[in-house]
Parts: sequence; structure tokens; C-alpha cells
Amino acid sequence: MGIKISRRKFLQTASLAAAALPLSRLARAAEPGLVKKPVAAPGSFTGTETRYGGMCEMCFWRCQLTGKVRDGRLVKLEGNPKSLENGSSICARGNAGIQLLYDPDRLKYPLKNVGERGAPKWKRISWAEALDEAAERLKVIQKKHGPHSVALFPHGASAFYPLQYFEFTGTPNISEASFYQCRGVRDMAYMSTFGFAPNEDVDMANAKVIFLVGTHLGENVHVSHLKQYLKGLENGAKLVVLDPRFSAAASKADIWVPIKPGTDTAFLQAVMKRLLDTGKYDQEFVAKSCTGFDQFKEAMAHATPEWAAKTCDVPKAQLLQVADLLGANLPNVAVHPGRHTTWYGNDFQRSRAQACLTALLGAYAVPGGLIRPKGVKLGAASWGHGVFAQDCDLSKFWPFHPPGTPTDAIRETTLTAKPYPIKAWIAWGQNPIQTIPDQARTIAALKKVDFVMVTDIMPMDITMYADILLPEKTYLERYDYVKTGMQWDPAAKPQQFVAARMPLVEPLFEGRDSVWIVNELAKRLGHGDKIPVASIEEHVDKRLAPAGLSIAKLKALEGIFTQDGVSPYAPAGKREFEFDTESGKVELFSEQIDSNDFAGSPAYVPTAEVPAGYARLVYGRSPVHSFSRTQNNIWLHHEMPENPLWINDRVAAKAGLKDGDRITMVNQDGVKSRNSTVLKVTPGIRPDTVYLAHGYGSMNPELTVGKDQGIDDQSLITLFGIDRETGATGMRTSFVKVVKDGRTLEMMV
Ligand SMILES: Nc1nc2c(c(=O)[nH]1)N[C@H]1C(S)=C(S)[C@@H](COP(=O)(O)OP(=O)(O)OC[C@H]3O[C@@H](n4cnc5c(=O)[nH]c(N)nc54)[C@H](O)[C@@H]3O)O[C@H]1N2
Ligand SMILES: Nc1nc2c(c(=O)[nH]1)N[C@H]1C(S)=C(S)[C@@H](COP(=O)(O)OP(=O)(O)OC[C@H]3O[C@@H](n4cnc5c(=O)[nH]c(N)nc54)[C@H](O)[C@@H]3O)O[C@H]1N2
Ligand code: SF4
Ligand SMILES: [Mo]
Repeated sequence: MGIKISRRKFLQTASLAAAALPLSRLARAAEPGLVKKPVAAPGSFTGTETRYGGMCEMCFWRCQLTGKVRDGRLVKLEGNPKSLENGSSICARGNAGIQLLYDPDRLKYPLKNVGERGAPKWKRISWAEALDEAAERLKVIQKKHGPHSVALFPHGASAFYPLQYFEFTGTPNISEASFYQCRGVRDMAYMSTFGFAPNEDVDMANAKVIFLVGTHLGENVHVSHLKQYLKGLENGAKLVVLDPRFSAAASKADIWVPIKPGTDTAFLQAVMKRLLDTGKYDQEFVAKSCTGFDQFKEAMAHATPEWAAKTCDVPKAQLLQVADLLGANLPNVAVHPGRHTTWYGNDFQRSRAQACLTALLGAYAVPGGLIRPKGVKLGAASWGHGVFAQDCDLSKFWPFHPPGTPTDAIRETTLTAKPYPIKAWIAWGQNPIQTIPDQARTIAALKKVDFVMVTDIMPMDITMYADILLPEKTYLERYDYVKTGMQWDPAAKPQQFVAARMPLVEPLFEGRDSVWIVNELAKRLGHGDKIPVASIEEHVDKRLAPAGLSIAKLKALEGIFTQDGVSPYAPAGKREFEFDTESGKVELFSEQIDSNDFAGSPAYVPTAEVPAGYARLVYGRSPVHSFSRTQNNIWLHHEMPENPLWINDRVAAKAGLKDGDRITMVNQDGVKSRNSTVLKVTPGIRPDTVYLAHGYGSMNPELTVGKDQGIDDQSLITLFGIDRETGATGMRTSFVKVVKDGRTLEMMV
């Protein structure tokens, strides 16, 4: 057996889910509603009214917003000054949300594809026609092939309700990008070790050392998280960064380790062995709160600094320097758990190593350590638990898989019809063509199924394959997400908050919200009597109810409720904790993992070496874009219109390449990039590695700004890893050469 958890149980373990305090008091008494009287704003915003209750969805961090509105038109987005997270700050993408709202290319009404998938011809239809047809086609498929023949690819706040609905209909074939291409590996590894999914709750603001494994903060932009990181650095925290590239974080680091890609687990093992050998670990925490120490110690015994230095291609002295710095500052060390962790298909073990290192340092519930901030308890309004036949469960081969089914299992089953047919694909807030590796197989699956339905807000790669395309309201026009959390500062009282997304403007077109769309579909599929909420407003109110809140009350509070919270730090001297693991302890060695034929203590599993003449393609974030979703945003496009390919200066010199050259790429399977980009020639990347920001090169001709701008990294990732424990897709496993003026160049020093 592995960890078998429902999505609900999983979410409950997430650290913000638990209530800390009963809600005893509501903050200020009622004030004027959501729409405030015009206020004098500086400069060109004079005469605008400020509206509260906005919540950003340009990425998934969900900063709280206010909007300045004139004559019904949104003219400026800002952070809600009352926010405990982002305050009045938002990032470039948050600011540019206005350009999404008013993007002329937006999806405006329901569409039916009367052409081909991939080369659509759109016919405008009514909502009733769209829903009738979608329901009819789904009904036929479900009746003939069973509920599991429908696959769902959801992502984002608006996809939660549809996800619950399709789970309720009995399909296990749901693959969230946030799990299977993002943080699922990390969450399962920390659950196996500490018994909870860590989010990114590591107390960087109060750390003596911040340790980033990959995590490229500064390019990875989540406003409140960056604020904590920068506060930590201002307070004098030392920064250690493992990254094959001189990332934004590496540029601030005290120690930058340009590690060989894919070898981080070996590095972490050697660091842990050094801590054990020198006795520089938190012996009290380990004795009182951890289990499996002896097996763990044995499993680290091989990891000499010499071995790791060779394996990771880093100086031995640097490795020892890192270990000694961590050991000297325990327990106030922020070992960042990372977020995008699906790298090589050996990733569960690396995340386990990060969790075990955290435990060895005793860096739990102390300033600078891994913490569990407590938000306010919220309610639920759900379709209830999904019940599906066990023999339909494609995920059973991955005992530590996050909720849902590994993406590749769904895609292969779709293509082979083994062990059963999958006949409908539904995408809701996900762009699987750019999100999942091996684009050609994704497109083949999309062409093979009997029915494709997509709900989106923009024309994207995925919408080109829809039979029925449904427009959703954007996040600035709708209610949906309810967020809770807290802020803590050793110098002040901890504070909790609750915020709900509320519309800042009236909807512009025919877009609807997810509750309306799903309910209308559910009625047509015979589930009208099971509908849990009649409207999105009712959904939000049910979420808010246990906190004594409602939309009306939150409106009166400028969109955010706050109250005193409890410190995320344990009382001084407390070293004994009970965790929600099998043993009740932090599992340095896990019987459960071991009994599933995996390594019970973190093991290094090598990834394939780079073939001669190639470089490994790795990727990360553009600081001003979110994946593919922002490529058509004119402000963000202006900031970074394409994604330069980072290449090592010595490799470039040998190949006769210069900074600024226009190039294309080809991978190990002969797949060529569709577009070109410019070269960034730099000593700041290893010779065996090249780097692209992800999300560029959208294919949809309906995107007047974003189409064909830069190179789509996903199109080149035809070789990918599948994490053995979780089933998540590792995507840094493809190799490329640069092509210039028709010549394919060798990547060597
Ligand atoms: N090669 C490669 N692959 C990756 C990554 C990478 O770095 N490189 N990153 C991985 C990570 S960490 C993640 S989290 C995933 C992200 O995966 P996705 O979430 O699939 O990323 P996007 O490309 O932004 O696609 C989101 C889709 O949702 C649509 N959308 C945006 N807002 C809304 C809305 O309000 N409602 C609806 N219905 N649709 C909306 C967008 O228009 C777009 O079509 O990708 C993963 N895949
Ligand atoms: N601006 C912006 N910010 C975002 C997002 C966005 O789309 N735009 N998306 C958000 C989301 S959903 C996520 S999941 C996060 C993702 O952001 P992170 O979680 O920070 O992603 P990582 O993959 O850890 O980091 C990418 C870095 O890893 C390095 N790297 C590549 N291979 C290796 C390796 O083998 N070892 C090591 N040590 N490093 C390696 C790359 O050079 C790059 O600098 O960003 C979030 N923040
Ligand atoms: S970090 Fe930026 S894009 Fe993400 S929610 Fe906050 S303002 Fe929006
Ligand atoms: Mo992600």
C-alpha cells in the first residue's frame, strides 16, 4: 500500500487548512459596500473610484487587489493595502491583468468547431446550444464506455468546482497540472516525511541561512513570498543556491553551486552525511521527533564528499562549505521545499532528501524553519466524494501519487485504449499542449477522442482542438476563490486573514462562471437533484460561513477580514512533536516507502547523461510571464517578447555563435523548434546545459500578439521521465543542439 488519500484529505493536510482560533469578533462594523465613493487619486487616476475585493489570478499566488474604475472601466490594479500578504504591492503580471480583461482576442461567446481539430472553424452558438451538445456527447460516451472514459485536465481557481463534479460522476482520470507537472512530487515527499504538504511555508524572513535547490526566486515571482525572502536577506541571512545557471537567486547568493543537472540528491546526501559525521545536526529533535535514524545513517554512509563532488561536478570544498554553514546555523535554516519539482523522474527522492535535511537541522516550527502557518477554518460546498470502480484506477502503479491520475497514464490509455477506452477530454484552465511533455502524443490523443470540450478565457493552443469551446468570465469579472492565511513577525502579533475573490467590473461578454456552467451541464446529464449550490455567490458564502463571514460582510471590510492568530513557532525548548505520519514521527527512514520497493531513505537515482554534441534543455520562469497564459498580454509581451536561449560562452565560441544570434533548435529525436529566438551567450550557465524561459511560442493564429513569439520548450521535450513513486512527469530530460543558418552545431567545449 502507498499513501491513499482523497483530494479532500490531501487538502486538509495542507498547512493553511486548520483553524487556529475561533472567530470571536468581526472587525469593523459595516462600511459602505464594495463600490467606494470616488476618491482623489494622484495623477491620471483622479476621479476614479476604488473597488475592493479583487484577487489576482495572473498566477496562482492570488494576491489581493483593489481596482481603480472610471465610467465602469478598470484603469488600474493595485494591491489591497489591507492585505497581510502582498499589501499594496503586485508584480508586473498582476498589473497587466487589465490588458487581459480588455484583450480584443478574448473568447467572447460559446463556439462550436465546424472545421477540424487543430485547424478550427468557429461558429458562434448560444449557451443552450453549447451545453446541449456537450451534454449529449458526454452522455453517449459515458453510457457506452463508463464514466471513466471522460478525462479532465483542470487547473486554477475556477477548475475546482468542475473537478469535484467530474470526480462525482465517477472518473478517476483527472490530472491537475499543479500536481503532475508541478508540486505533487514535493507534496507527497513531505507528506511521507513530515505528514503534511508544505506549500512554500518556510520562514525565510527569520532565517540565518536560506538554501534554495533550483527554486529561482526573483524569476519565480510570488509577491509575499519574495517579500519574505528579501526581508531574510536584508536581515543578513546567508543564501546558498544550487542551480546550473546563474539565476536571479544565484546572483544574490553567498554560495552559488553550479551543480550538474539531475544530481541534487547526491549533493544533499553528502551534505547530510557531513552533518552526521561532524555531529552538527539537531540531536535532540532527531531523538525526540524522528524515526529511522539508524537506517537513514546507513543509507547516507556511501555519500562521501569525494563521491558527491565528482557526481555533481562541483568542488568538494564548496560542498563542505555548504554543509558546515547549514550545520553552524541550525535550527534557523530555511531549506526551501521548492515548488516546481517534476524535473527528472527521480524527484520524489530529491524532495525526500530536502525534507530529511530539514529534520536533521531541526528546522521545524522555529524561526527560519519549515512552519505551518494557520489560517481560518473555511467551509465546503462540494459534489461529494467521487466513487469510481477500482479496476478503472490507472494510478495504482504509483503508490505515492498525488490525488488524481498521472497525466501520462491518461494519455497512453487514450491512445491505446488499454485497459479501457478514454473517449472525451475536457480542459478547464489548463493548456496541456504546452504543459505536458511530448506534444505530438498530446495532440494525437486530442485528435483521437470522440469529444473535446475546453473552457478558457483566451484562444490558446488547447482551444484549437476543442469541439465545443466555452468562455469563462475572467478573474476580474467573477466571484470564486476564498483564501485564508496568516502573517507572522516575531516583533508583532500574528494575524490571520480571509479574503474572497469578488468582481471588480461587470462582465464584458458572454462568459459565465464555473458554478453556472457546471450546474447547467449537470442538469442536462441527469444530476440536477445533486447540485450542491445554485450559484457561485452561494458557493463563496458557504466557504465563508464557518468564519462567521459572507460576501456582504467581506464587502464591508474592504474585501479582507483579519484577526489575531497564533505564532507558527513552537514554544522555546519544545523539541518533541507528533506528526501525521504512520509512525507519528518524522520518517528519516520510511517503512511504507521501503515496503513498496523504493528506497526508504532518500536515494540518488542518476538521470541519463547528456549525449556527446548535445546540451541538456532546462527551463524556468520568465519574471514577467505566467507560462503560456500571458503570452498575448501586450504589456508583458513588451517587457519580454521572446525567451533568449542561454548558452555557455565557451560552447558558443567553439560553435562560432555570438550573443544576439538568431537561432533555432533541434532535439535528440530530430524534432525542430517551430520558431527562432536570440542567443544569450554567458559564462553564467554550465557548458552541458542550455536554458529557456517556459511558455513561449504559442501556436494559435487567433493570438495577434503572442503567436509564434519565442521558442516553445515543451515542443522539444519528447524524452521525459516518470517519477516512479508519484507518476509525475520529469521534463529536464531532453537534449538539444543549436541550429544557425541551416547548420546544426555541436554543443561542446
Ligand atoms: N516544459 C515545461 N512544462 C511545464 C512547466 C515548465 O516550466 N516547462 N511548468 C509546469 C508548471 S510548474 C505548471 S504549474 C504548469 C502550468 O500549466 P497550465 O496551467 O496549463 O499553464 P498555462 O500555459 O498558463 O495554461 C493555462 C490555461 O488556462 C487558461 N486560463 C487562464 N485563466 C483562466 C480562467 O480564469 N478560466 C479558464 N477556464 N481558463 C483560464 C489559459 O488561457 C491557458 O489556456 O505547467 C507545467 N508544465
Ligand atoms: N514570474 C513567474 N513566477 C512564477 C510562475 C510563473 O509562471 N511566472 N509560476 C509559479 C509556479 S506555478 C511555479 S511551480 C514556480 C516555479 O518556480 P521554481 O519552483 O523556482 O522552479 P524550479 O524548477 O525550482 O527552478 C527553475 C530553476 O531551476 C534550475 N535548474 C534546472 N535544472 C536544475 C537541476 O537539475 N538542479 C538545480 N538545482 N536547478 C536546476 C533552472 O536553471 C532555473 O533557474 O514559479 C511560480 N512563480
Ligand atoms: S504574484 Fe503577481 S501574478 Fe501572482 S497573484 Fe500576485 S500579483 Fe498576481
Ligand atoms: Mo507550478
